[in-house]
Amino acid sequence: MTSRLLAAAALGLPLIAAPASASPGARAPFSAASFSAAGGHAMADRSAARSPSGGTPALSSVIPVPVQVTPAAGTTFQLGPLTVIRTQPGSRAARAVGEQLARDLRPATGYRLPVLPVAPRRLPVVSLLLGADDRRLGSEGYRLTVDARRVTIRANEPAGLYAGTRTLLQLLPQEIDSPTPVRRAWTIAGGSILDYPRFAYRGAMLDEARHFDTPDEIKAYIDEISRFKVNYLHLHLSDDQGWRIQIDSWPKLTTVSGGPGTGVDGEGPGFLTKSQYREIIRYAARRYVTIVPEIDMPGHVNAAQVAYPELTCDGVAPPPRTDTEVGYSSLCIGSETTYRFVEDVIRELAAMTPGPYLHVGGDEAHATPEADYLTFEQRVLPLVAKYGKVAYGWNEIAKSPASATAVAQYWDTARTNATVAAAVTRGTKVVMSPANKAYLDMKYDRNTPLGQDWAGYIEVRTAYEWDPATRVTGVGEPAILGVEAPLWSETLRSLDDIEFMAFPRLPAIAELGWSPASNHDWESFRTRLGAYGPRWTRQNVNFYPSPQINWG
Ligand code: TNX
Repeated sequence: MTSRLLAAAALGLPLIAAPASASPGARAPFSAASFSAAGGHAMADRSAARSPSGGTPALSSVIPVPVQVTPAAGTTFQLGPLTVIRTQPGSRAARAVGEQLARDLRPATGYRLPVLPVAPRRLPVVSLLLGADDRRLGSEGYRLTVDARRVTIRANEPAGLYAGTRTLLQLLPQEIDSPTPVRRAWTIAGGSILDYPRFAYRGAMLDEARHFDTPDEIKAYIDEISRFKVNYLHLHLSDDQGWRIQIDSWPKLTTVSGGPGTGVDGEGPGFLTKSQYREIIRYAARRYVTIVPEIDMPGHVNAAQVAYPELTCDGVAPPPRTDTEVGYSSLCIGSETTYRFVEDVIRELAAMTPGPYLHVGGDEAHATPEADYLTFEQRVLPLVAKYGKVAYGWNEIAKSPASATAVAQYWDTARTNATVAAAVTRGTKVVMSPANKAYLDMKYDRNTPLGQDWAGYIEVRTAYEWDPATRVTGVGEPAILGVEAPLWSETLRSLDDIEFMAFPRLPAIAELGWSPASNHDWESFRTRLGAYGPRWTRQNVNFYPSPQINWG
């Protein structure tokens, strides 16, 4: 059975909505009473999970779980054919969020949902308003209220309005994710939600080097991750096998190493032209996702050296590689050609990237002597700053004193790492991606047809049950910029494969990044996730029907 059929087969059951929730810390509704037969395939007590009316999700069913949910029993809002979306007058960004919401709601409802700066009196209205005047909300938080006549999302910034609309989509019945009209009542449970992120950085990563994804596939993934309030997409654009981004000053990087046969097992060709890359950035920005480009160095550079032999110390081109070995290639640290190359690449990449971060890899440089590695990073990390970006690299860069103003991405599986802890005392910020928790390319269990297992099997519960701020000794909450779920592509060949590995673990990592630690609760999460499954099916998004979850 294909992974997509597996997912569909798990969905024979009617939707059970998540139980009603309370404010943060008060998690009683999720406790023993509702889940007396906890574990295995036990079903939740349906009376406790009953929603306001058939198929209407409870306010508390949202992923990631909001900061505070206050249901108003007996109150509902009906989205109907006359509903209007009203957006903050004078704000183009708020209007764009309203237009996006309308595009999300029109296919399934078939309603017109005009987007207007003022709503005609007496019509049901969904309002997206700025000026929340609540510092707790920061730039991405929102307050959502639902009463019989209107839904109102208020935020300080458009990013918060967008986050609120992602919540609103989950508050509508699952049929809202159907690509074609469905006749049913579009009822939303009454009450209010106060919500804002725990961490500023909630990321996902695609590995374009081992298997290239088309711009349309990357855009599809952006849509899928942004539903869970993931706000960064890291693109791993170069590695030993291939080079996937156009660089004008070194054109053979893509004409040679983006050519046919440059992926794992000879998959390929593929690379992003500058205009495709910019289009992806624009597409992502409309969904409040920022692209983080990565060029991996000084290791993982075989593809660059195939195209430009002068990047090796002996000037001899290595053979192209399509296997999955790591740690064998290195730039020539003593050569000025290396730094001319690196600076050209960083300059061009920075110029086409509006986001704040530029990732320069730095992992598994086993073919670079330690002293050379330090020499290299001491020169290269400041070069990123020279072109106006914050340097970002895998946790090995913490060895370099120049990482004090950089971000280190923690992929180590250990719970202590003296080098990273020391860097944190110098100011290095950390994005948590421990490979044994957050790597979406690890198999779920021994039977998973895709993925690797070097960091262990990662079932949904394993992906969910850890705290980014207590994972590594000496790397506490203030040092943590956020979390990221990387997806390496050695074994992946399609968007279907990406989705099968990402879902349902990506929402687990997204919840760790967005929701306050006090709201993290496995029983709550698995119930909400089970109810979410049919949405992926309607969206035609593949997922792994984990046996840990009762799929709604
Ligand atoms: C390690 S994690 C790598 C990648 C591989 C991945 C496979 C890291 C920074 N480097 O080169 O693709 O394992 O899981």
